[in-house]
Amino acid sequence: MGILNVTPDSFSDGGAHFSLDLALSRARRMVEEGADIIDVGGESTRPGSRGVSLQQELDRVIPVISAISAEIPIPVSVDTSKPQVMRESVAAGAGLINDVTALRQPGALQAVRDLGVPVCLMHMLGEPRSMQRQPVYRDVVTEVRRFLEERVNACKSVGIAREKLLLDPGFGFGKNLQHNLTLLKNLRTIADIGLPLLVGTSRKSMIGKILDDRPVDGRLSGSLATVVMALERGAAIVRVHDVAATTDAVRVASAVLAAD
Ligand code: YH5
Repeated sequence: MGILNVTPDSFSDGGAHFSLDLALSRARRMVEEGADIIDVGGESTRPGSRGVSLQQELDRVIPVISAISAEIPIPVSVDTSKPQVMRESVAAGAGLINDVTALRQPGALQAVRDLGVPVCLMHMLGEPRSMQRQPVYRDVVTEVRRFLEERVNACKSVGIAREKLLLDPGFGFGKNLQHNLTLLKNLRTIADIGLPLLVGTSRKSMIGKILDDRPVDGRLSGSLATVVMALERGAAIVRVHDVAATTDAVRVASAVLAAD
């Protein structure tokens, strides 16, 4: 899964506009480099960030989803927590919902049930604005697993088929470095829930911290190490910025995992 951020900071022309052409060419390139899904996100969910308004998020993502789903041959997912954005994105061609709040916003469960598309449920402790203020767990692996199982049950109770669900432990979302490392090492415990796992560690601060505060643009090799470890522990999808390098790593790791 290739990440396509459509926030003004990622597609800025200096002002508040971003270019549809630039988004389209990035999507095309990720497909050439081996992406199987393009994840379009218009709300910054980085630690400390505030949300964006409904209209602002729609204005950012809908034109991009329409353009790329009409032109490129792979599914488009939308990284959103807002039911109205989910509805309009699927109408514009999105085939998957990626919700970092695991359908906890009012109306989100019903929206996904009505739309009939697959959905990724991610664990987050707290909310983006406050989540990195000293997160505390007694047992991070057990607590993330229980949370995801509770959201699977919430989906079941509104009539979302189990076959539509993907799960994600939510690296960096209300977790410190030790929490993230423990979760990755014990990812099998989350995979054992029995649903496909999506993992997003690409360029995240856990990698920067391990590598002595390496800036974002020097985190590729570290990101690839986490991808390989996640695949070995049963991850089905990796959400990444660097598609070409990740495709090579996934192909090599998969060949080894498929050997006798
Ligand atoms: C995720 O893990 N993450 S948005 C901070 C960074 C780098 C990247 C430089 N959406 C996930 O990608 N959806 C995001 O430091 C996600 N899983 C799923 N399913 C945050 C992000 C990032 C944040």
